[in-house]
Amino acid sequence: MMLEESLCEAVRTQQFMLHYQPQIRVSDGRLIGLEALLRWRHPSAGLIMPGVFIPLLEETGLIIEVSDWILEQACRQRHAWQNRLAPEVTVAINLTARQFADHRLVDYMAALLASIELPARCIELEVTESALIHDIEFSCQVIRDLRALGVRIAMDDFGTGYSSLAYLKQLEVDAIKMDRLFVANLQSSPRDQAIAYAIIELAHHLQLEVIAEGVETQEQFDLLAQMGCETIQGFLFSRPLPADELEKMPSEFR
Ligand code: G
Ligand code: G
Ligand code: MN
Ligand code: NA
Repeated sequence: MMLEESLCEAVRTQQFMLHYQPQIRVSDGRLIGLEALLRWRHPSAGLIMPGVFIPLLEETGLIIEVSDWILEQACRQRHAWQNRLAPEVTVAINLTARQFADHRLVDYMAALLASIELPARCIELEVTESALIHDIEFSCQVIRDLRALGVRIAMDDFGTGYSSLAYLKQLEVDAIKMDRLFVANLQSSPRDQAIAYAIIELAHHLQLEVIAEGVETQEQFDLLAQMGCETIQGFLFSRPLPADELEKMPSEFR
């Protein structure tokens, strides 16, 4: 109850903020994307992570308001960085299942991009498998409509859902994000190497880009690079950071 009340307060007084985690292109080490990750700056408890409060936002229905804010905030931030980032650098935004199922999403996205005059190619939307499979035909249509706007779509947490492969057959996404479950023990586990390699090969046969998540060591990076993975995200490069801290990074952020 306490947390729930302060959550209402947080929405009213805008205690949320976005951090951004760099995504690095393997071929040349350049910044290619920034994933927006929600944080709650609680006045007394400090920084609270989304695993704790997103379920509560969903239960209380506050998620709708906050989700709209996230989309708008991330798009505005990308626009503010327009002169500092190469044109192909995307800001990636996580969608909840509920947001994805909301019939307003495509129109909202189109209106938002138009109102801030942001090229759609600057935005990537991350959708989890579990959000997509709820109503597969509807999902296919929403993905088609979003891509028709020019927005990129990535399937998040790839490999952790069920029947991933059956759905890949139908869902026309641009990229998959290989879950960090498959990255964590890459150095020590030939089994995990085999799975990671199979995921990358599968994705490439479908002309999908692979973004590996949770890359923490150079050994993991090297293995993934050898396997042909094109994009890497993880603590090896940077943890998620506030926009102003990112801007201070001389080499990666330019
Ligand atoms: O950011 P980590 O730093 O703790 O995030 C944990 C999880 O919370 C992520 O895997 C993601 O699924 C979810 N998450 C983080 N930020 C957002 C957001 O802006 N929107 C949604 N829907 N989920 C988010
Ligand atoms: O949306 P998604 O489930 O992909 O969220 C990414 C999550 O992974 C966030 O909680 C983020 O803070 C976390 N993360 C990002 N890089 C690393 C990493 O290198 N190691 C670990 N353990 N977690 C990471
Ligand atoms: Mn994500
Ligand atoms: Na993920």
